[in-house]
Amino acid sequence: PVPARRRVFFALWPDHATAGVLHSRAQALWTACGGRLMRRDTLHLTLAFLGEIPGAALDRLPRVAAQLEGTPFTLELDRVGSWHGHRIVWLAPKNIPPALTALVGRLGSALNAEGFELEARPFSPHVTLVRNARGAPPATEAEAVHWPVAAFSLLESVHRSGVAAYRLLGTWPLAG
Ligand code: 2AM
Repeated sequence: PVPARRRVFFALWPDHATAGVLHSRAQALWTACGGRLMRRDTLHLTLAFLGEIPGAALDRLPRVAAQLEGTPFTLELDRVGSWHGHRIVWLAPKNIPPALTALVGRLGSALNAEGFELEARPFSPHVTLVRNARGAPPATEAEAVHWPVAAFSLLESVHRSGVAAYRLLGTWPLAG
């Protein structure tokens, strides 16, 4: 039988308070741009998108994650933008913390060393807030959302009765 393929990615998952702030920003943008508001419990920032991998390969990912070194940092999400004719409206940091760049670099190298191929898209950290928006966001600047980051997670994209959802497979602290 063909082994089941699983769609997985590493991401920063906001704490409850940060998710709440992100969600209220998302609601305001959605009011202005229309489209589909991302659910509060799905908001995240992707670090590395692995795409569809064989189920058996999944077992190797926790070991890769556990060996990574990282340091905690604060993300200041203060830039609003859109891609694909406004279909994706997002919040991003104007300044990318060096600790985030370092984390993504180490994660990519560790995954490549384990034989995983990553999407060639250059890393462009963002939190998608609205999909299929009908118009451009009203402003390109936002009062910063302060997001304290002290861990990173592995997620699986699943579809339950046609609704996309994410399943948390693991979380690892950013520590020495
Ligand atoms: P998006 O929000 O910009 O669509 C789960 O699908 C996560 O992986 C989302 O954060 C999504 O980003 C991201 N993602 C999907 N396809 C991707 C790709 N080809 N390269 C990088 N990230 C991708």
